[in-house]
Amino acid sequence: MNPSPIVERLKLYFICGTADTFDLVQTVETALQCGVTCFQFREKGKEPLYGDKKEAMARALHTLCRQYSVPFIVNDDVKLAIKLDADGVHVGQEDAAAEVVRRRIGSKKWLGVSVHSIEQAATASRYADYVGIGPIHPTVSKQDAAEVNGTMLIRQVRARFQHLPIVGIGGIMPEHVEAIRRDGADGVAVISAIASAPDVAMATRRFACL
Ligand code: 3NM
Repeated sequence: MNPSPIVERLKLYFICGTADTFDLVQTVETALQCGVTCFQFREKGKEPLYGDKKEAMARALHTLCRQYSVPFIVNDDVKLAIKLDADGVHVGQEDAAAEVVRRRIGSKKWLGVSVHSIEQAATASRYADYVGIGPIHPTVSKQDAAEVNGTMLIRQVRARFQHLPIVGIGGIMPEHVEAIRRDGADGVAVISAIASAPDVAMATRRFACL
């Protein structure tokens, strides 16, 4: 994996699964070509891939990410991340506890944790390489998203944990990025603004040049 510091890799963090786009492999390849700096395979929704099909898809996406020297992160599925030797795992509050995941993956893989309060951020900061904070704006990509909170929590977490890498998430469009960074995030995580864009390349480039 590219050894550059994590905060640089969080700059434009693309998240996608088969529910988010018609052709996942093509969408991810285009996004990689056009400047995403990190990728997370998040296989959720009504009819997610599982078992061998999920693993085959993950392998294909991991191979693509390697070609572009972009970290490949697996959402929630720790076993799959270990099996594929992914670059990291991302968990939410409803998934396995950060402490447990850290023990399973060791110190070399990245651990990302979604947090929705300063207390959750405090716990995550003991085990995680970065935290995801959202939803900043209303999102169509997560059914059970927490209450929309703007950048308030980002500002609070940045004030208390000055060196904890933060990525903002939830309904983020290019015009939101400047304020999210100004309020303390190191980067933005995006699903629909790239995956559902009529022109994935153009949408990715708009974010990447910010
Ligand atoms: N987590 P979009 S919001 C996966 O608030 C996810 O923790 C969130 O997708 C959180 O860019 C979200 O399409 C969905 O809004 C982000």
